[in-house]
Amino acid sequence: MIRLHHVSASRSFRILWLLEEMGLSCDISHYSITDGSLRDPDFLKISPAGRVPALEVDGKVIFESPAIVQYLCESRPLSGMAPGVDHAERVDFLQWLSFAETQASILASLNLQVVFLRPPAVASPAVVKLDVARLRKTLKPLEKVLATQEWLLASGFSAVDTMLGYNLFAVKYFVEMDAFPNVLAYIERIEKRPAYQSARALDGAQEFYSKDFYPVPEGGAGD
Ligand SMILES: N[C@@H](CCC(=O)N[C@@H](CS)C(=O)NCC(=O)O)C(=O)O
Repeated sequence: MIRLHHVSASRSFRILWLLEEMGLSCDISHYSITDGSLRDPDFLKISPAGRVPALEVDGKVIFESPAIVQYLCESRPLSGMAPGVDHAERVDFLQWLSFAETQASILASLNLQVVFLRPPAVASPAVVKLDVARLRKTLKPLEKVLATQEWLLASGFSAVDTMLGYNLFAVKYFVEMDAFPNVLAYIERIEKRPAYQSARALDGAQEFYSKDFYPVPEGGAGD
């Protein structure tokens, strides 16, 4: 039995999607960012910082999505979701695995400021502007690599596409994507994958975004 501790549309979606790609079913425990369920003492025994994803698998409990992805790929090499240790693409795989969290940390900062802060707290326009610029910069290496290949590894779809691909559905709330046609085409390819579609069907409704786009607030847009 595999159990995924999950918040809809959060980073735990990466694992839900990867499990679908691997043909593995799981039981899902659902939580919410806003209702205090991530601070429940029973959940904190599983994920000490109160974060998702956490995965119960093979008698182990693992938190941190890159660690979960790496564990699933290494324990199930026949899934073909990651190059082996000696493979020529291994370095690319590890690099994108970590880069996904570089990008996601900027998204987390933007989410906190723009989506989750409640009055009287207000977002800093200067910090939001800086974060959006930093986020845009993280799209440039993706745009470049996706100019010549369909997936992040030249050999084809792999687990790092679930790590980084997930992020892109949040990036579009903050960055005008017209300048990144290769990334847009990549998102379209992702949306056509049956495993992505079945994971979305299991995911549940996202509770983060109430608008299609969040522009830099007044005071941060000028130079
Ligand atoms: N590096 C961790 C980050 C996990 C993380 O921060 N998840 C967010 C959801 S995307 C969370 O659980 N936030 C809850 C909170 O901040 O209270 C991972 O990739 O698993």
